[in-house]
Amino acid sequence: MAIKKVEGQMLDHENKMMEKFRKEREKKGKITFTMIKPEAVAANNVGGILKMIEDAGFRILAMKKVLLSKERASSFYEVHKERPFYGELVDYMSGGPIIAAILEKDNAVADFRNLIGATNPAEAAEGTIRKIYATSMGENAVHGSDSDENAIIESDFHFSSEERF
Ligand code: FUP
Repeated sequence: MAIKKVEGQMLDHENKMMEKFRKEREKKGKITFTMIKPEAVAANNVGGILKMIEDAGFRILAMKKVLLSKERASSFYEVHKERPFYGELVDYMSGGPIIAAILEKDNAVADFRNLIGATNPAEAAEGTIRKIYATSMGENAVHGSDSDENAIIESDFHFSSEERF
């Protein structure tokens, strides 16, 4: 009994330390959150996109393949709920599995947005992920957080602390 209690206290302490370490690292603008969207997953482009991400110097801190429910997709994109494309966006993002990931790098948010290119692939620069893999404005292959604050909110939306290394 006593040993179990001490073990429990040690685990609590360890979890708190891990949480503190994670928050310190993530506070300093060193992470971004991405999703490889359903059409890119369905087209077998996951490997190609992850290669571009790793080659650009991002470290994968967490990753999973998941099918978002309509409710979860609506909630993730709630900031866009007044926009005319909201319904379509939610249907599309819950219409097939995605790859969700947290990426680590200095200046992660801005560097990742440069790597993915403009929202509309027709305007995306040569060599960007969207230029290579996106098919349209709506089906644009990848998501990337637009601020450090949103990177943390979006990462927490998809991953618990036990899923980040
Ligand atoms: P981005 O930050 O580049 O992903 O772009 P936004 O946050 O402006 O838009 C989020 C998602 O909404 C885009 F990935 C695709 C979709 N969208 C449309 O379908 N139509 C639009 O006119 C704008 C965005």
